[in-house]
Amino acid sequence: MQTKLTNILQTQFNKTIEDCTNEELYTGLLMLVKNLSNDRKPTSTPRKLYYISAEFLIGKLLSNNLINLGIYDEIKTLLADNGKNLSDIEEIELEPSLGNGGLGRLAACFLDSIATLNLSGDGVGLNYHFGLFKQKFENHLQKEEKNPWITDKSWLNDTNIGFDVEFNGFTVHSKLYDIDVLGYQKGLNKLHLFDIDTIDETIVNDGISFDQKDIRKNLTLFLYPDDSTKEGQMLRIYQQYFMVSNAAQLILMEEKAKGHDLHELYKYVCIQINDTHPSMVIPELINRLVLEGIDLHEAIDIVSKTCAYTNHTILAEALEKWHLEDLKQVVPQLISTIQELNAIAKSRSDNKAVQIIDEHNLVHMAHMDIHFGYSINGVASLHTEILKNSELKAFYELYPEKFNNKTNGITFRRWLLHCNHELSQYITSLIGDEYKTDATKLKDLLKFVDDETVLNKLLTIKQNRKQDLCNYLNKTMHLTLNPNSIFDIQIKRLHEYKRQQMNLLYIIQLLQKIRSGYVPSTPITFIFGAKAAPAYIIAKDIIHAILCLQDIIAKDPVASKYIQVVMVENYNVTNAEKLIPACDFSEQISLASKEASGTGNMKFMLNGAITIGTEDGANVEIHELVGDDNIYIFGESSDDVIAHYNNNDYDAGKYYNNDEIIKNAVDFLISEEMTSIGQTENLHRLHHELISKDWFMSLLDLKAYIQTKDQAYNDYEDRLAWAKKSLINIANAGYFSSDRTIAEYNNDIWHLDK
Ligand code: C3B
Repeated sequence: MQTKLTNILQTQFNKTIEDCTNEELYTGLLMLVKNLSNDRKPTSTPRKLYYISAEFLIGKLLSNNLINLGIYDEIKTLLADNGKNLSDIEEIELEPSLGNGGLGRLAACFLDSIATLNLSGDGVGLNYHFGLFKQKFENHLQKEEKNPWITDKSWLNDTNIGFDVEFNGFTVHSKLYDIDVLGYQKGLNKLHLFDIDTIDETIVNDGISFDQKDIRKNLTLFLYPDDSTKEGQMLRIYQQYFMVSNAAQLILMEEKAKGHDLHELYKYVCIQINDTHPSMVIPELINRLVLEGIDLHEAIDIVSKTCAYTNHTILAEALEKWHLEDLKQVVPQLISTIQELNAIAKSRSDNKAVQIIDEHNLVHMAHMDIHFGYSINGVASLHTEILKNSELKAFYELYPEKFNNKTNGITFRRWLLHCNHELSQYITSLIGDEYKTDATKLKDLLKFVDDETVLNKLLTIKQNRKQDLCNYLNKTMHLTLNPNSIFDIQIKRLHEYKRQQMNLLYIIQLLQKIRSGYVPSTPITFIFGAKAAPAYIIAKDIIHAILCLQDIIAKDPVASKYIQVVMVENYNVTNAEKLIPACDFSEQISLASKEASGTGNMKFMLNGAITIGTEDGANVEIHELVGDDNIYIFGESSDDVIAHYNNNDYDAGKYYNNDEIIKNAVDFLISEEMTSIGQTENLHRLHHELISKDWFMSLLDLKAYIQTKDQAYNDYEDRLAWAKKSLINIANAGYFSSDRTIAEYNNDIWHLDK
């Protein structure tokens, strides 16, 4: 490697490693990795998967690629020998702005595992120039800015491939960029990102606003552009159609090049529809097969045997329904096909719950996926049960054989080997490195469950990561944290169902307790990281309240000795990689039934944090794996929560009025102390929401949450007992490797290598 790298640097810059700047070294390493991927054998299986997704939250790629090429340690040492530091060089890379939350990060973990298992499977998505947005805090409020990331030093490769995509009255020509996806030790696939070259970055005015009507200029500027207006909704339809029309054309181009018979497309191709954003691929592919001379009904049959759908949420807002009229305006060529699919669906069942086009002329994208796909899966076992027994019950009765569960997973390359190198090396020293390709081997760690040397070492490693996080936040955000405090972390998108507001109320009641004389045994640092959708008012109010509380506590001479609140700006993959290994307490406190799976919960567990959570999503499976003593579970069950919704009998006011502690905590939001530094309007709105509506029932579980947390902090004091819990969590995390998840997708749905 040394010669290869020095040759590149010599040719590019006429310099040695020692003389290069970090920027030059970054460029050199990027070229080295690209050269090495060219030498790698691409995957080749009889069937090929296309994973279509609106998001791919891939994170920075340099270190991950070095790890997957097996040259990370060598390069690190080589650089160090020349007075250079790989972590400093990593900082040059900008994180790609191609995703938003769990669904996008899952897609990225899946690409890593698909390549690692040497299966042919490419990602297909869009090349957003400015991503979702970059979050800034100003006056305790979230402010959105564009988040550019594309430079000549990015991982994108121009392919010279492009397709015509037709909209109502005009055509755009796409441009395909590829990013190589390197598996661990073997495997090479692609992430295909479509763009157009008429995009005009300069039309973005202040923050993230722009003319939403000028499609040629704005189509791929942002992920999930604001859809609170009609134009915004239309733009999303334009984006989605652009994505799937390109995907369909790419697939047919590749299949024809392989000489495959399109009548048997399903034998060679499988399309995974990641949530409903890519659902229009169904009518689009049908139309394109018809253009190839295939009869409409045969085309429908072929596509139905090719497409599979993953559902990631039961929240109504995320289950897309488009007005038929709006679709007609953007993509009139799909309408008759969608109507035909609707007619077929009706002939299969007259149950209104399963119709594609409803009486308001709304097209239910998920319904189209289920009727005209051969598999539908949920993402954790509880979630799949809820789909079968309540949300999609009528579909389950119609097509029981299509339903299956695929509990989510995470790639251990990024979420252990890379982000916690020391822990990963220590694990290797204890049990060997087989766990890197067979994660179930982590179970061997259980041999050391009573070994004090091992337990103490785990505590030391955790302490090292906490110190690293302190240094990082100090350097990047000028924050000063106490490394000797408990790190209690909630990082995820801001949503009421995830209940950051319940965590906030816990902190407020603790502040009030401290002010009346209580002294915590160990100081606690409460860390949040979350972006709120720009049009989601209450979510932004919650951020506002957290930022105000952060300030109030910092200024309180007594309370600040014991507690600190820190909201990390612009939460993303890069800072998640620092936060997760440093965590003691992983907050997974969604209202039971609402979090489809969660994947942050798995990353924390793998890095030895202890979960405090509800019986929701994959927390249920974590609980089963680690047992009652190694997780803190609280709150009402998903059955009871679903019953509250069905009976409409949850009354937040009752909880507020009947409990002094709850009332005092909630009222603190509109106290003089808060309103004097924050915005009265926002704080009152949040207060009112909590006591009058509280749709996600944060007051319902608040008392149980307080008790459970207090117990957990108490248990933390016995350091060895705590380390034992931590070890048990790490040892049982193997199940959550995305290699396991992908093997299951392949065995049950894709059959790529059959
Ligand atoms: C998320 C869900 O909210 C998580 O529970 C789940 O772990 C991940 O998907 C991955 O399955 N999700 C998301 O990030 N965006 C959506 N539109 C829907 C679900």
